[in-house]
Amino acid sequence: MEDLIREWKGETVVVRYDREADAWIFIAIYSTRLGPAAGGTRMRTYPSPRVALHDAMLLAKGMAYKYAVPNMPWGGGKCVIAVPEGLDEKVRPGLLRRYGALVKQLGGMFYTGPDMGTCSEDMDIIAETGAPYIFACTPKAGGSGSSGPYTAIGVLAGIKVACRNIYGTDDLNSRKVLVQGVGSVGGPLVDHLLNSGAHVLFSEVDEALVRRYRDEKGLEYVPEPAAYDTPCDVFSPCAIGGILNKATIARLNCKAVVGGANNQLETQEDADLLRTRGILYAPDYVVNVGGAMAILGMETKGWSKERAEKEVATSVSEALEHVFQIASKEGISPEAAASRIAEQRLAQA
Ligand code: PPY
Repeated sequence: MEDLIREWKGETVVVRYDREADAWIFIAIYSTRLGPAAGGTRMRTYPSPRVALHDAMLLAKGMAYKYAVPNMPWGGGKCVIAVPEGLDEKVRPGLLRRYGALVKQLGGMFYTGPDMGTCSEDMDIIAETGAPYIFACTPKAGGSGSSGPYTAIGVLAGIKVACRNIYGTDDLNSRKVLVQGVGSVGGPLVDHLLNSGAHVLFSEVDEALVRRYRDEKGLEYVPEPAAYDTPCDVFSPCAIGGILNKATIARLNCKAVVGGANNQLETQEDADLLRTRGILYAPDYVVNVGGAMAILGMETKGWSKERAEKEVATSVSEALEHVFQIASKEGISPEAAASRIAEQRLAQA
């Protein structure tokens, strides 16, 4: 792991091995130039601690860019808790409480909330020892609950901007949108798209979610291997990262990629591959800021739910429009345009 840390451009890595749960806790803080670091806590099984640390580092950088683009006074950080396969449910609450104590010890260097593999109920447990640095606890515990629905509002706004750029109208009526992953972001996104009259298709690996969306809601289901080939107007990745690579980009049969997943591009060069194929790519951190923006706005600035929804939709629309304009004017990928904006903001701070 030494080489990973040496080569990383971020500020700090906090490492804790939790013996009781045989879990690794990595808190990666990419930058605190714009404010204290804040980012979700991801919990899952990784092939090795090294892969988990690498994930934390990439995600922390994504958070820094995410806040920099809309000028939010927060720094980029993320926590990854790498747990053994089939973690005993009985040791989980203890692990969360020990993690909370660690966050508290950091004394405001890192604020956190839910991410893949954790939920608001987990934040309630982490906050028992980690308050006041824990966001998005359940409403019952005085928090604002899941951030997924707010992220979905931003992704919807991004899909509209992309469609306006491609088709000259942001009317989603009959537009074919393929949502990859109908979890906490993809699920609410599907509802918004249906309300906008879009033709929604979905892919999903969780059997229970497949049943809910295919059998109960009657949506068109695309088995995961076909997700990349299926013709659609917009492909919306809302599950795992790294899904846009040389192999999948060659197969894509869409006009735009706009989704909520973090770190969708496997490498920076993949942004150019998408551009060469004539596919409009909305940089993930530009369109998936909604969850963080809403939670931080409601819990640190007293925004109402309605205010948060408005701020997310307006902010994502304006930022993405700006990114697309720069990209088209300069003949560069939207990813290159967005990362330049973020890097300039970080350098000027
Ligand atoms: C993300 O946008 O990926 C997050 O981690 C969101 C977030 C940030 C800060 C608190 C809660 C959730």
